[in-house]
Amino acid sequence: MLLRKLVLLKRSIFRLLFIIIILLIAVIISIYPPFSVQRVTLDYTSPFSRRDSPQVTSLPFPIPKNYLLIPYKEFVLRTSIACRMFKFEYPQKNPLALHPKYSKYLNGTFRFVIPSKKISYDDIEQFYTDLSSPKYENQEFVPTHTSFASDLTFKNVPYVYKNGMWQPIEVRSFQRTAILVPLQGRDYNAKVFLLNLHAFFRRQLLTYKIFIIEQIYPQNKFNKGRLYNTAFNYIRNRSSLNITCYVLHDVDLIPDDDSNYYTCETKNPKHTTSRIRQLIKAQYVKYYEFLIGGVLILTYDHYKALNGFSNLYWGWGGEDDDLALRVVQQRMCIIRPPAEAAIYSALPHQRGQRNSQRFDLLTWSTIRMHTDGLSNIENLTNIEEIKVLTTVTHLKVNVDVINDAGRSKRTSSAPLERTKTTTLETLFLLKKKDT
Ligand code: BGN
Repeated sequence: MLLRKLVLLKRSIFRLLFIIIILLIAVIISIYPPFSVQRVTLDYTSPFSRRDSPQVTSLPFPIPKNYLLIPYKEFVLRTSIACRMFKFEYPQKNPLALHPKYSKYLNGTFRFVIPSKKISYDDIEQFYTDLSSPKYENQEFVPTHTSFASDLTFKNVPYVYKNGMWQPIEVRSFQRTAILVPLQGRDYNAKVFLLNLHAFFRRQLLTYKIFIIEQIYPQNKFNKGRLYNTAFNYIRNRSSLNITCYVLHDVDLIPDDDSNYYTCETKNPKHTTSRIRQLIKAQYVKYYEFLIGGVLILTYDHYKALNGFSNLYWGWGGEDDDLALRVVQQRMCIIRPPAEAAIYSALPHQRGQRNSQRFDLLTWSTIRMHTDGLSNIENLTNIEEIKVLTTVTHLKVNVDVINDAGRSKRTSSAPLERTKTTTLETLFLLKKKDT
């Protein structure tokens, strides 16, 4: 009897202790919540400053209760954004919709051309108009010289410019591709890009259109995210183009290998910039696994699901990592082509001004993703001029209409260069070492 009472007493003591411990934990959690709720700046009107820490106002939306604060630096250093298991959609050899893999014009690792500094947009236009002339349909077109280069070795792939797109004559392409290239102050890079990339896209038999999205206002603080969102919006509203694949491309990167196919995979965005070499150095450098900057190839649905880029990054750095965090938040992952194909050469240019706020912005990246991006771009930017050549559609964009409201008359930057060069300039063909 006594023994039974003792056992019961012991049980109730344990129960009491258990309840006390639970109560204690509840009290501790209410005093020190596991997810700190901080207030951070979301300053849409004066976005760029050299302040070290952002001016604290408040978020225009509530922070979700159990928002996971990602320690950005540790996270990216330790994490790969690559899909663990994936299969490229195996391209069928379909003559009605040709995948670049089956192009007969592929050339392996390709030596690209560095033209004279005097090359103009018109030169490039003229060059590709000549190259596409029916006159050369059945023969090699290798001009002995042009005003900007000699010894050009681009193959004549039969192409026609039709309904706003460049398309191969011999086959129908697998996808219809828009190439989006943000720009500010790297005009020569843009021309080298155009001269070489047209030839690259043609060797892959793509149906394509290149958009240079140039920021003309403000002059000093680059906002790549806004440029991409603006161009994406512009293109999706032009349904007659029927674009099925978007290539987001840095202007200073030239793909080195023809088997880096510029195709969208329907399931996952594709990051094709695994290794880069600077022109002055021969060695390719591998960047961190979390990087999705450089060249990213995705569908309308992918871009939409991510709500595009954040509009808040002014200056160099971070906007691509922000997009990568959006990818993680959406439980998406990135695929990459084989390492030997995903290689690029980087053209030299001046270093962009670093964005000192990028770390703060990255801290709160994912809670903003549905309110900051493609969804609100229309209130922030304005396309002030559209210049259409066949080799490029040049959009000139004011990316900060809010701060620019006071300007009575819009002063756009200099129009596309129209100067024809007459001097025969030397062409440099880079002797690439195999790495
Ligand atoms: C990273 C930049 C990227 C850039 C790559 C490659 C940041 C965020 C803070 C760590 N990220 O360091 O934007 O594309 O380098 O140059 O600066």
